Amino acid sequence: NGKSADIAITVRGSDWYWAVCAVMTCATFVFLGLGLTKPRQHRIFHYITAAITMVAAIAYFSMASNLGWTPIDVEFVRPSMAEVRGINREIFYVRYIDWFITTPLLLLDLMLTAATPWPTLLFIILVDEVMIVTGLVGALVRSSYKWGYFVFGCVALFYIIYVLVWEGRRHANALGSDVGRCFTYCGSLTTLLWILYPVAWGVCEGGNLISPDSEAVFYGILDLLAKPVFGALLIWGHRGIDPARLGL
Ligand code: RET
Repeated sequence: NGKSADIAITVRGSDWYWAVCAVMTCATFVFLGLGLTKPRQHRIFHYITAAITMVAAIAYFSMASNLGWTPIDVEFVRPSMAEVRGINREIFYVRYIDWFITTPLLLLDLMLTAATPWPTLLFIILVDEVMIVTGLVGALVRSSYKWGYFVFGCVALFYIIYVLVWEGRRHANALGSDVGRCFTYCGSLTTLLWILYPVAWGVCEGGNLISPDSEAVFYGILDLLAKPVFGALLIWGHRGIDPARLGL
């Protein structure tokens, strides 16, 4: 459509979002393909990890197509900036649908590696879901109450990190140095990256300090590291580990 082209507005969504979508899609096929080279009993981490990138691929398909968002009024607009920055912001709620499905699966990957008891696994997943939902509600709220939801989410994240760093590491190390090493690498990457998500939220959905384009890059890089890179590291770490040793 020539008119849109004249004013340089894309007519097919975003190239960066499409690029991340492509990486997530390729990673899904690679993880599944690697799983097929193993007997069925050895595929559990391939299946979980492929499910994570598959969900992300669909979320990125949505965002690349300029779908899955809603305009939300921003809390403060400096009058001088109103014209440039607008009075509302593009909030991609589809991210939270992705995270609601994928972050429990990421924790499942880690906690199954460490073979933590089932009640611990169940509770960390429930707390994770609280964290994602508070982030979504906070993102959709205009008033400063949004920061209340943000604080609830951060408390949940602290609990998750505590369980990973203490309970998880202790159980993983007890299973042998190869399991301990795999958990330490993947758990450390997770801890580092997950702390950066609320930072991104604070400057995007929260404070509206950076533009939705910068948000795309910030969350996009985090998602690439937290899903395909994490997944590759996890599957590599499991190469010599028989799932039967983990009680799977
Ligand atoms: C929110 C806002 C509320 C406070 C906190 C958050 C943390 C989100 C995290 C998301 C992780 C996403 C991952 C996606 C996979 O690619 C919801 C942003 C603490 C930790 C790993």
